Amino acid sequence: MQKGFFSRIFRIIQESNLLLEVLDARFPELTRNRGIEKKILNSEKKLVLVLNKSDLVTRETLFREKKELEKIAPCVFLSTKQRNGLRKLREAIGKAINGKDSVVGIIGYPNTGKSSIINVLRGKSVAKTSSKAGFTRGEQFVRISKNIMLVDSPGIIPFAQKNEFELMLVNSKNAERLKDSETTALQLIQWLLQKNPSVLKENFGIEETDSEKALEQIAFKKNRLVKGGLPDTQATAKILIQDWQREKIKV
Ligand SMILES: Nc1nc2c(ncn2[C@@H]2O[C@H](COP(=O)(O)OP(=O)(O)OP(=O)(O)O)[C@@H](O)[C@H]2O)c(=O)[nH]1
Ligand SMILES: [Mg+2]
Repeated sequence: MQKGFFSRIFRIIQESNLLLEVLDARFPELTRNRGIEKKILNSEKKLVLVLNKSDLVTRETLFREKKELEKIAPCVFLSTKQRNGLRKLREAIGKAINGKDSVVGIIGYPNTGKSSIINVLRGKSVAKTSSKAGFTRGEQFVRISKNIMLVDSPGIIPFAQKNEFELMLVNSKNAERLKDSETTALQLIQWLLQKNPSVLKENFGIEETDSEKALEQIAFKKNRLVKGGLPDTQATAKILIQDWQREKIKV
């Protein structure tokens, strides 16, 4: 982690009247930073939760997540990709700042779409974005209206050590770097099924609840076979993880 990282994040929080905590709608629980939320809620500052990438989540999943998160702070669904939810986000910002000159800090886990949000709110690309987690390094100030200044920030990784599966899930470790991509892929299938029982049907046209059998079925669907026509589960595991990390699987 870069030196002075947390002091920079805390400075951004200090300078802002409103903080937008950007969460990945596919796994908000893994991208939340409860310590920072608490710090904000215990101060005079306002907090709005933004569930971004909502284009990758079914409505059912989205509403279930929202119900939980609304207990903490106002919560908005957004897809910067499809430009859905922008009006609601602007309304939530307007309500929170209530006409005051404001600095709005955009914080959150790496790769959740913080820089993309700056760009859609500004109406043009001013903050650089990337599918690589940890892309934004320094803070960047962008004025979006007479009284609102946005601050982009580098992604915050909580201190808690994550396991290989979670690192894969949040795009911090790709298939090539995993010790055992097949086990991780099986965990991914289980996790997806828990979130949305029809996820395999919707994404691959497969009806299967056993993760090992599902991986084999996916191998057949993707025509990844070894000699003798058996499913190549190792290659398929890598492809599945890539599909997930390239945002091709909707939960
Ligand atoms: N499907 C989908 N992808 C999105 C959405 N918003 C952003 N992305 C993609 O997610 C990736 C990360 O976006 P960024 O805006 O760079 O994310 P960030 O939070 O600024 O990332 P760091 O600077 O690394 O912390 C990019 O590949 C974006 O194209 C969205 O609403 N839907
Ligand atoms: Mg960024």
